[in-house]
Amino acid sequence: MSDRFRNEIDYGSPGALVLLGMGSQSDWDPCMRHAAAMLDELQIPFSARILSAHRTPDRMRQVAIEAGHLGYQVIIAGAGMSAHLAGMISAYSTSLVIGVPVDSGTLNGLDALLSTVNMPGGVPVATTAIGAHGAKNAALLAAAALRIGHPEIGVRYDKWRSGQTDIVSETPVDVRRKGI
Ligand code: RP5
Repeated sequence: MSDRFRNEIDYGSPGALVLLGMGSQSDWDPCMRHAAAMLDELQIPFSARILSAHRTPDRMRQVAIEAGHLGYQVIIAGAGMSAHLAGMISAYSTSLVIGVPVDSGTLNGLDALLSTVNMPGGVPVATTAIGAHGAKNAALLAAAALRIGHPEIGVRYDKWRSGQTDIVSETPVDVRRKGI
């Protein structure tokens, strides 16, 4: 992952198709940078912003309302603790919202998972696993959605998935050598 995002969470790529929102700068390193890295690898342009449902509710609302007009087709929203970011963005936007429960706070993301996943009918949030794996999968889900209008993204996504399969060894694990 390039360092350009490390201290620059108000990052914007020209023609961004995905908005990567997160509740805090502290969500970046352990979790949300994995979504950014995957989007980068698949060459999907994105913008990244800190949008807190609790600390910056006006900014979050404004961005969510404008998201469709700004060309974002997918919004990935990562937050920890009492995570209301993805749900509140979905309340204001009809774009596809993918929620990532961040593994922060004393409950390590279980609270964020329940807050993100348990949306009332009518306000959809597609929720991933907790933490870095969820963030990575959020980017892959974005690719799967974007391929409909962007076949080149579909080609890169298929190639990435095949590559993942190809590197898994067919050799059975020698359990004695692994010291089990
Ligand atoms: C949430 O509270 C954020 O998404 C973050 O996961 C958590 C802690 O935020 P900081 O106190 O580290 O800024 O809103």
